[in-house]
Amino acid sequence: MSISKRLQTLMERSGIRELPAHLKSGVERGLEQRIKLAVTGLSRSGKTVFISALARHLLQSDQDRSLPFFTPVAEGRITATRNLSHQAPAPFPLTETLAGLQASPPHWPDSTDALSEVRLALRYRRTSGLTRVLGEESTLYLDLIDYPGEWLLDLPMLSMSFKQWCQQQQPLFEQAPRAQLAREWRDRQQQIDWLVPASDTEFSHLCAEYRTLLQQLRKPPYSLSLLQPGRLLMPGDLANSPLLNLCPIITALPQATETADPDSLYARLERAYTAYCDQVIRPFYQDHFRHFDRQIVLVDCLKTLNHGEACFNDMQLALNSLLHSFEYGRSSLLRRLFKPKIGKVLFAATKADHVTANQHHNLDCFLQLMIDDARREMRFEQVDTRCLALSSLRSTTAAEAKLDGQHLSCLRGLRKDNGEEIALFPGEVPVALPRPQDWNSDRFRFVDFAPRPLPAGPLHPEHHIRLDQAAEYLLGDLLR
Ligand SMILES: Nc1nc2c(ncn2[C@@H]2O[C@H](COP(=O)(O)OP(=O)(O)O)[C@@H](O)[C@H]2O)c(=O)[nH]1
Ligand SMILES: [Mg+2]
Repeated sequence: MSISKRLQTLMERSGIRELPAHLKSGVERGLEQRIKLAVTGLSRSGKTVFISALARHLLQSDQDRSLPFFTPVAEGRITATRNLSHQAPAPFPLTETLAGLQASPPHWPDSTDALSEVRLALRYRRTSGLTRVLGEESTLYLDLIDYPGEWLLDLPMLSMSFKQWCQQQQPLFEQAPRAQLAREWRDRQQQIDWLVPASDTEFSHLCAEYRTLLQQLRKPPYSLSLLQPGRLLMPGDLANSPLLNLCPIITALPQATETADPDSLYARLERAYTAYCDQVIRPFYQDHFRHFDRQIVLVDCLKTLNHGEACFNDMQLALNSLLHSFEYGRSSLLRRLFKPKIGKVLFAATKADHVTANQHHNLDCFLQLMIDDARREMRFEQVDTRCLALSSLRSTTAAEAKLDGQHLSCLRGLRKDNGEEIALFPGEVPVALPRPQDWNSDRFRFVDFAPRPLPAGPLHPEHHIRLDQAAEYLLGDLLR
């Protein structure tokens, strides 16, 4: 039960009908809520666009009804809004992103790799049951925090030694496509005597090569996701920091490591691993993650289907590994170390405007299938979860085509790669996870679209798909 509800019950039980004015304003200030809604997802999943669009809709929610399924907006109870992002320690580039989406022609935002936040104040009228006791209005201070999902992939490293981490990475590098791309690096590792003194240059060289390898594996045509350590790809404020000089040993581990010279590559790597855990992973959970109240995890299911079997399987593994950060039953590492408090997680399949409206339900279900195991764990640990397909900035319109006398639902929009207008039948979202025999080179060809210009004036429900349902799930109960 919320604090306000509890107070109401208490007063009713004590026969107090109304608080005196001076007490009322004090209580009201005490009951103002500050909520941190964290937004994550792997690179290019749509975090920047989601936060910009949601912030823009919320900021106009006292005047326009562009979020009809968001109850406080539908009931006209949001009375004023303010953008307080300048107060945030790491402000999100809201003005620049919106300017890009409003430009002519509009363009999608640049890629980002660090944590940043939008801070909003929403003044709202309470639902009638509470107004008598607590006063008409209250304010919700909302931080929307953008951080790379890649950082969550590092969590399991906290419970592993350097040796255990290497043993976990070895089998990954034996499978395609990692094995082919890492062949030279593995050959070089095979020549190394890990226990004898080595120079700083040798050490930096080995680590730099690993970083290049990770960068290649992340790019098309491989487009892999399960790449560790995550900060090597998404450094944030650690770009060029020596803390990112780190790599696993993917060949047989040396014996008698306790005899390793302190300047040996083995000893240096082991120290670098410990420093990374203590100075990079731990502070993120300690300083940020622990304070988040709610979480939305964005997933670009369609892109992974386009990229084929290896990419899809790897993304599914990465996603399930990342979701361990939201399982914190009594015995979990997270609970013991950081006591996180996230009680509600929404999983959103983004870019739902890449498929026709009759496929949105399939997209909900497909995402559910991808994360089924991890979600079951969360339910078990009493974290409330839901899956939803959405589009933060709808860039296509519905069209119809006739083929052999039949009506076909199509999409119309501008291609992202060349800006050309197209109308196409994007295909169906599968209702089951693809089996090995289901993959063939042209089964999935979901096309990327250029943004439609965002008006500088009022936004409408047509500018998004189900962004209001996401807001309702994540924030609706806080604005009662
Ligand atoms: N059609 C469409 N494309 C989107 C939408 N949101 C994101 N995108 C695409 O996804 C790309 C990455 O989005 P971005 O928000 O920068 O991802 P981030 O790396 O997670 O912050 C953009 O450049 C767009 O091409 C959307 O709602 N509709
Ligand atoms: Mg971004």
